Amino acid sequence: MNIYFAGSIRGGREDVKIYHEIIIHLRKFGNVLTEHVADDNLEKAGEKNMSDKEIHDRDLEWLKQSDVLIAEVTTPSLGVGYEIKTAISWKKKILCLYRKQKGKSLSAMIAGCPDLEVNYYESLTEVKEILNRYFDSI
Ligand code: 6K6
Repeated sequence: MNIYFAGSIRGGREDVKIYHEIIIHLRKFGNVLTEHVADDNLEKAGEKNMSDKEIHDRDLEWLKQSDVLIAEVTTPSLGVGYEIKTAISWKKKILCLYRKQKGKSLSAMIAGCPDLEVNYYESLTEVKEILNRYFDSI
């Protein structure tokens, strides 16, 4: 199973450690094509020798090859929103994960989208249980 993990990059890297933990867990279920999303140095270094167009085209090609999109949507990101909408139009399986935080809420365009399954979590233990259940069900 090819898994595309999406998480904020230029939208903000506050949750990079959570992305890392999620990706480690996702490896139990298949091949994660986008492990670089959890790379702590990505924001500073960018992807060496790659233009924005090359990153865009490569990532969309990986999304096309994926069986499922797992999108961590707590930190708002244009790129993740774009990947989600593209995955919807390609009829991919999609799971969105949002970490509940005081005073913040998920965009209505994600929370209210009938094509999306959104799961809310508070801890890493909980997000791992959500993923176990999700991959058991597909
Ligand atoms: C980082 C900083 C400067 O250059 C980079 C390298 N950029 C990216 N590398 C790999 N994937 C990317 C990059 N930028 C966006 N993406 C894709 O969009 C990833 O698959 C993420 O899920 C999503 C993040 O979008 P933004 O809008 O938060 O950057």
